[in-house]
Amino acid sequence: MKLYSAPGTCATAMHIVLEWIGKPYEVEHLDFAGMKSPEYLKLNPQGVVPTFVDQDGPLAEGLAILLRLVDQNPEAGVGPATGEAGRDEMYQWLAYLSATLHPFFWPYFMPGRYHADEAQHGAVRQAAQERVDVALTVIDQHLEGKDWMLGDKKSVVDAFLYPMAGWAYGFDKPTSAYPNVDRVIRQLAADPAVQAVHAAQGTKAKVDLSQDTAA
Ligand SMILES: N[C@@H](CCC(=O)N[C@@H](CS)C(=O)NCC(=O)O)C(=O)O
Repeated sequence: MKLYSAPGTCATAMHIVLEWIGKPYEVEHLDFAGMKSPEYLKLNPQGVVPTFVDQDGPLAEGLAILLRLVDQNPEAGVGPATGEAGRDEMYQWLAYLSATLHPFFWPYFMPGRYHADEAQHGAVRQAAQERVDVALTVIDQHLEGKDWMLGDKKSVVDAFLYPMAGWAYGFDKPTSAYPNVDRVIRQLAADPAVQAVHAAQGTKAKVDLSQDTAA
């Protein structure tokens, strides 16, 4: 199994899930130029990460990769199997993260793709923050009274939320203002698998866990 990733990106989620599964895998971290190289474009014509390659061939799109990882590794319990409780909810939230929350960040990170006039980029980024607020509010309300996105067991959905919620810690309304989302991100940041991914990436969690150890 091989994952093409880049530190801090959405591909962090697939890296976390590979750690949870615990089978041998390889990760190649690409920079922006690497994502647009002719070799990589053969695997992922969009020139983005993640791409996952295993015996079934290359697969793009984080949502699809996470579902392949759930289905090919039932013993790992990283998400409900077909017919199990929570399977439809897993589809729902993976789709929400992939198709709603994730794209809300793109104008924030790449305002030049949305407005040619650099003077307008501040406004574009502001609008992106407002859309992210809408989605994080929905997720925060969903998490009320739940340990994890699918209830009492962590899953690929939480892993997918981890990098995205992490991007908003520096926003005007930071992720820490959504108490349930913040709690889940802190739980994950304390997870040895997530810490191993940060070490492999050379990144740090966006939360300071030293505040959490007093209790
Ligand atoms: N729909 C794709 C989007 C992937 C995506 O946008 N990846 C970002 C990193 S989080 C990327 O590689 N961006 C590079 C670019 O847009 O050129 C997925 O969910 O896998």
